[in-house]
Amino acid sequence: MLKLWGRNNSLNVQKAMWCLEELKLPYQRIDAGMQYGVVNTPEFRKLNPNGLVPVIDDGGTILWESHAIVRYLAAKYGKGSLWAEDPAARAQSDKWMDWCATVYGPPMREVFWGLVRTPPEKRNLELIETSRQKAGEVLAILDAALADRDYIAGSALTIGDIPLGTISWRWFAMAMERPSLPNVEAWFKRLSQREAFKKSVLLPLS
Ligand SMILES: N[C@@H](CCC(=O)N[C@@H](CS)C(=O)NCC(=O)O)C(=O)O
Repeated sequence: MLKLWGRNNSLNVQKAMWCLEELKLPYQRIDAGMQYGVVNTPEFRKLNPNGLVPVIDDGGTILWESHAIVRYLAAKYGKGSLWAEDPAARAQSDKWMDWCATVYGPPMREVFWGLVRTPPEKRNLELIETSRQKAGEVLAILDAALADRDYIAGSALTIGDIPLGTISWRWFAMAMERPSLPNVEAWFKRLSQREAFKKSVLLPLS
């Protein structure tokens, strides 16, 4: 059975979990990272020299980097669903995966670590606030893109929605002010009705 290493409160592990659940692939998840340790053992470092989760072992194919994992799983098991066969169509999803990692992710990381993983007396409130504002600004771009479609690359869920949807749970679940983004809200509501999303992403923040 496919193995996935990583704690289930990790954003990047949740992307792999959600993808596996959408594809209905049986898998064994092994807790690793933060309080579980494991990532600094020599055995784990052989799997991922970076000492980070997620990592998968799919019948001997060892892979790290969450977006590479999502792409691999979708290409192998989700042709015609999560994985568009047409390169031009697939590039639309790919583009949003990269945008999520480079534009939406960095300010969200500051907000999440500040509000969820830092005790109140140690928080850098200025950084949290400027990052929250920045995330709201870049989300206006996503909002505009979702104006004429149900999912980021069209009428069905694809790999492009996976990183965006996973991180957006944090955006909606954190106790903070949010600008009105009707298309992002409607898309997120759509994602939230999916069993795979509920099971792998809609978990308490920690
Ligand atoms: N770019 C990598 C980042 C991986 C990463 O930073 N993983 C974090 C969890 S989200 C981690 O392993 N942190 C150390 C730990 O949990 O001990 C990916 O997308 O997989």
